[in-house]
Amino acid sequence: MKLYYKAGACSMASHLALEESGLIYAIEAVDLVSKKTESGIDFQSINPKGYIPALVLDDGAVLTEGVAILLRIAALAPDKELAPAMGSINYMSLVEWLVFIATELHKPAGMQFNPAMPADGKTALKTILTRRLDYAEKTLGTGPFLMGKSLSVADFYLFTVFSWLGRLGIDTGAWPHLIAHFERIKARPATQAVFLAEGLA
Ligand SMILES: N[C@@H](CCC(=O)N[C@@H](CS)C(=O)NCC(=O)O)C(=O)O
Repeated sequence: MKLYYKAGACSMASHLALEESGLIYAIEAVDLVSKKTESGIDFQSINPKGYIPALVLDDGAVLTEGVAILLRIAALAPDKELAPAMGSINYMSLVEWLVFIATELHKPAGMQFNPAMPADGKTALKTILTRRLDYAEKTLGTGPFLMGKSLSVADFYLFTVFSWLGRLGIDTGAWPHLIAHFERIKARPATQAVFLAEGLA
């Protein structure tokens, strides 16, 4: 398997899942401006949508969209229990978190990095994001993980989006449970390995 990624971007959630899964994988960085990969390939020939993450599976099939990639990685490493049994109510709760993070956290956060986004737009997105993070703070509680006692792929996704807040000038002080969750995931050896591999350590 090969993950196409950009250091510290949303693809880091997939990278964390791969590292935690114990599966064999490679990574290749993508320049999202030129759409060239590290080895000089036109990234749009791999993912015509032009964005990361993209995961090339061992049979050559290409999977895109972070949520799909995370669930696939969890399914490929059942012994690691990074997702509950498919179809169970707990599995649906995991999907609920993943969709919430993708649409209610990732997008309003990620769009603020767009240099074309006007100041008013950024302020409106910050208001939405703050409200959603208030919800996540209350629902996570002392967790320790989004799914309660079990670590899941949703934790890697929340960790990744939360890591952007400082760069967006968002004060995280109102969310002590989210901070504790962030520190918990950051302390994991797999996270440290991913930071090193992405040049973030
Ligand atoms: N719907 C996609 C969105 C992924 C996404 O927003 N990727 C960003 C980086 S975090 C990207 O590659 N942006 C460059 C672009 O859209 O050209 C997913 O959930 O995986």
